[in-house]
Amino acid sequence: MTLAGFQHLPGYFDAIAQNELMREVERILERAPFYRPTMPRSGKPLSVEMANAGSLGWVTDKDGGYRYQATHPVTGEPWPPIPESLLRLWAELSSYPLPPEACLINLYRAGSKLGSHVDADEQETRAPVISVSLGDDAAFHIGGLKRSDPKTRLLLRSGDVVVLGGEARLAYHGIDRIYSGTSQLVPGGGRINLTLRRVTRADF
Ligand code: MD6
Ligand code: FE
Repeated sequence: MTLAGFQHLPGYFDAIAQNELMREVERILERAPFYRPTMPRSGKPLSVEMANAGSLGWVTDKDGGYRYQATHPVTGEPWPPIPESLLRLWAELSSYPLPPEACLINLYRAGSKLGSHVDADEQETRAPVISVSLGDDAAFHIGGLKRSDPKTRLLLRSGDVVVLGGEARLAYHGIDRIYSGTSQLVPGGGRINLTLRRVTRADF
């Protein structure tokens, strides 16, 4: 059982659309390259690399901690815009009247994972978080509002979309493993996950 507002849409993007999205991501990365985020306080590196598109990007480092900011933490440049195809995806699935502000790009090479977490750095929790998977298959888990709640495990494949909205907006979730070599889509191998978020709370 999963909370209401959790949706897994397998194969939402077909092979052609996945290729187009991958090219859009590469175009973003030319201007906003992947950097290695680190944990607040400890400075321990995450096993995923990150970049962003949008007016705000999610970043983390030892001194600044988890936050959204308008510029790349290494280059100091503004993040590139979110691709039109992702703005359309948001308009189709979010049931939210305003566009996303952030598109976080996570890169998982062989052996990367993402510990169980809640997406809680956004002021606007009435908007869902919508994700797109590209490249290698991944083992995803989704639990409840408490870390100790039972988890449902599912395989995310290239082209799949996940929506965490409604009651599931603040549910624990994470990536337990990457099935290396299951896709050739990502240059150099691995998996890319795009997450679209509304950050600031709008007045309506
Ligand atoms: C991932 N996804 O699929 C990690 N967060 O690599 C997330 O952390 C996530 O898929 C919020 C909403 C959907 C997600
Ligand atoms: Fe998340």
